[in-house]
Amino acid sequence: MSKKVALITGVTGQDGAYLAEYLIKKGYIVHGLKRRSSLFNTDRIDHLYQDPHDENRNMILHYGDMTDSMNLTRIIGDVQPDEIYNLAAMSHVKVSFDTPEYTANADGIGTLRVLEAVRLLNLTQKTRIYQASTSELYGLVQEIPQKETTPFYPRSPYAVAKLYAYWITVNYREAYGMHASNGILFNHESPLRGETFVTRKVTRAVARIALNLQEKVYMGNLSSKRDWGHAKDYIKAMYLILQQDEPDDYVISTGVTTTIRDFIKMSFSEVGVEVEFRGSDEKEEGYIVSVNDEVFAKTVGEAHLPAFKKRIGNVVVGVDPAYFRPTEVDILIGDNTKARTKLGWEPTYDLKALCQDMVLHDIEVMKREEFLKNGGYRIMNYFE
Ligand code: NAP
Ligand code: F7E
Repeated sequence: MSKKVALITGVTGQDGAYLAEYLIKKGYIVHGLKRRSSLFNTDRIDHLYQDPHDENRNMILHYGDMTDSMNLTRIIGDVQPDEIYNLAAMSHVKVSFDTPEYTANADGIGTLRVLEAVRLLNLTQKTRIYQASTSELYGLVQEIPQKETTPFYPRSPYAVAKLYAYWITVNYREAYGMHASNGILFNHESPLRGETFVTRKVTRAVARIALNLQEKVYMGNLSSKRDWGHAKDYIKAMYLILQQDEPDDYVISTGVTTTIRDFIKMSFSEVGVEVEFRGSDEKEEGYIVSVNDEVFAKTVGEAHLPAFKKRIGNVVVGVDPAYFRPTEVDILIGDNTKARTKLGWEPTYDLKALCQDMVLHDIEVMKREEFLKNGGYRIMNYFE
């Protein structure tokens, strides 16, 4: 039997990397779309890379961009994929307020380009399409918890672009009988998460603060609530959605919601540090209450303990309104009943396991001698 062929747009991103590895393990030939960049942007998939001169490659990369119709059409025509996972997007909600037109082009019209390419190439009966839809569609939530039938109310240029992508996927399914489905994925994180999303920003900061490389981290809205799962679980749902006989739309979530504040406390507690918050709004701050010597020594290292203990009472979390969004999504919590019953999917990581995976990973990253030698920390864009 010939191997199944998948095309992943956004293969260099968090989900693209996990999905590519997962599909290769399942025996697929995976083609990935990557953007040209002045520096290497393939860190997350370097372990899957195969030299173009190798025969029988199962991982093949193509230069492309979601804003380039001709390029997308040519690649889809060349690859003749059985499955397309459309994951490429400008995915940062705060940044979408700064780049609204580009976000609409890449995230909204980009999805149309993929669907239309499949139609023009007469692949509608061969190629199944997964569209990376998002819980951001619920925005100003109309129902708690959110499910497939909950009305959408997007609250950012990102979410509005994804709303177009959601509906154009449904429309192509209905108009042309395409196997095109939306996964409405709630926030999912991992050690591969981009450094400016809130969980990764926190776990990196916890690692650096514990290693005495950083005094304090500045955050935005500490009170918003998110339903966080592990990306490793969520890419399995993408695969399952495309294996169904009929195309359909599914909420993928854990059903548990947590504030940013509590995620910060959880992350510090992974290294044995108790943090409490005092004050409110822009004046809110988190400070160190106590340290569990045993847990700290085990996770961070005994050598760092004496210096850290001198910091008990110090403020390690501040609020900077620069991180506030013009319109915020206050609470997200998903009802995953349909995915559980129809796909047989369920999350295997709870928030504690996810948090531990990320914090321990970031401690290792920050400890790497070379990383520190090179000046370490990449300065984040102040406004992200
Ligand atoms: P991510 O880490 O930000 O990855 C996005 C990918 O898209 C990267 O490979 C990026 O390339 C690529 N990309 C961006 N603009 C592009 C363009 N114009 N042309 C071609 N490629 C482009 O995002 P993720 O967390 O893996 O999420 C995957 C998808 O799911 C996205 O569509 C996101 O909006 C959606 N989603 C994510 C979540 C979540 O919680 N993670 C939840 C719901 C939906 P570079 O590597 O070159 O930047
Ligand atoms: O923010 C608050 C922020 O940027 C989560 C994307 O993958 O998930 C992601 O979108 C919350 C927001 O993710 C900071 O205001 C506080 O309320 O991690 P985030 P997001 O906006 O939920 C959805 C499902 C997607 O589809 C998107 O592609 O955390 N927050 N302080 C902060 N957020 C950030 N980034 N930085 C802070 O300092």
